[in-house]
Amino acid sequence: MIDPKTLAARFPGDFVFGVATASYQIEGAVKADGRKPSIWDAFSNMPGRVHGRENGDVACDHYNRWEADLDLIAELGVSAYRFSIAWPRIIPDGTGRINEKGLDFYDKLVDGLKARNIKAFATLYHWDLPLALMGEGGWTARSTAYAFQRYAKIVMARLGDRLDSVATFNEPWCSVWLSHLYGEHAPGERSMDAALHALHYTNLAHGLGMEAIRHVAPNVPAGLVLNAHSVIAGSNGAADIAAAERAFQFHNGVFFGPVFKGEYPADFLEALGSRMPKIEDGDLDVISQKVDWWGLNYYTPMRVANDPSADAVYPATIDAAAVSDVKTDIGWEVYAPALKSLVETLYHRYELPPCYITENGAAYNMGVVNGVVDDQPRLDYYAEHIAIVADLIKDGHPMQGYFAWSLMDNFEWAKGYQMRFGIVHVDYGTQVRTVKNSGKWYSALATAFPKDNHKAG
Ligand code: IFM
Repeated sequence: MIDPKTLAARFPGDFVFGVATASYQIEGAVKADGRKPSIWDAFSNMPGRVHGRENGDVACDHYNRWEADLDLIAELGVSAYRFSIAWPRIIPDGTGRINEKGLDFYDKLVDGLKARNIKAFATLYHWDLPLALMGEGGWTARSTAYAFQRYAKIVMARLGDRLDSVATFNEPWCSVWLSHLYGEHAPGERSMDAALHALHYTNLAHGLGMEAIRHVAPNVPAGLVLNAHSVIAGSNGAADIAAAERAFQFHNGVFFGPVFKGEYPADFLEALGSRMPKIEDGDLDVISQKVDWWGLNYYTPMRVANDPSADAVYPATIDAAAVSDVKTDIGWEVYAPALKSLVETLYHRYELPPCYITENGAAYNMGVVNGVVDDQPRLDYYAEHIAIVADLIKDGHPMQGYFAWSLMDNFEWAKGYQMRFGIVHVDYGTQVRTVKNSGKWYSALATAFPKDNHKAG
């Protein structure tokens, strides 16, 4: 086992180790204090969408147990907590009336973090769009981007004096492609046209959100969290290498390009541009304004091969075989070198600001036996990936922090509660939390920080 203190000694003193969650996955209390439904409340209650038709009605009951959960984070000894804010608590219909009680909850949460000397990293959008906005078309409507801007302004006016960091969006890849093209996440669309509209309006919403943050809370470091894909060609053949480049542009370039270069990738535009909504004058300037940092969520590589079928639609790829035999319980290949090559590729292709690993972790579903959760494979996963982050720092990449996904087991979207990503086990019947062995190891790593070591070098 990698000794956590030895690993910690490879990081500079100001490096941030934290834990992450998201509102719909942990809060529960979906009808409390004026919250109205999000698209995930609707989607999870439809037959056949979520494993076991489970939903976020109770989840980890964090809305009622937030103080004990903050104590738990403090006991783990990490220095930061990444959480998301539920738009349907703040503006229950997406537009119109502001719900002060919703703001009060996050106000208390942020004060609770400050009282425990834990940095507050907030995300404005982690997929719980107010359901009422679907009446306008949800993310396929330009008006949703402006509704998001207003929501961002309202949140930042209330919390901006105490946040250590804010992200506009978490993983737009998921709320665009997975939700509107592949149909696996809410609202469950399977349409390229819908997805292309969601793409541009989500990018626009990011830019408009940045404007709002700069206007209302200019001192809060602001950024965007992307689950960039580490795309690897299935073979050295020219067709597969070209397929990997198309996949890179489709899965990464359509977000990194507009935000960091002010343009959509040329070959993507050539293939699908005619099906995109109108890109208004000035949109790309709004989208590409400077961010202070960016977040990378990494779990597994994406291996692709060319799709030779005549009717294949851009990016015209199929899955290629995994290289590593090691898989997590959700079926994702464990392959840490892809994290290194991904960061290197992205810094090579784009001019990027400093980076936080805003999510990394593994689904393993072992339970509590005699008060202990022996989740050695998760511990190994963390050790291996955190060592890669140390290597990246050694090579000169501006890595500033790392957040374990997740603080605790929670509602894993379409997989429901069967997939457990937590470093803390949750018994959903009793809501008892048990720190897993991986959590104890991560805690030993985090508590080596910043007190004992950390002269870089
Ligand atoms: O649980 C999710 C999280 O909400 C976003 N990133 C990936 C995690 C694991 O699937």
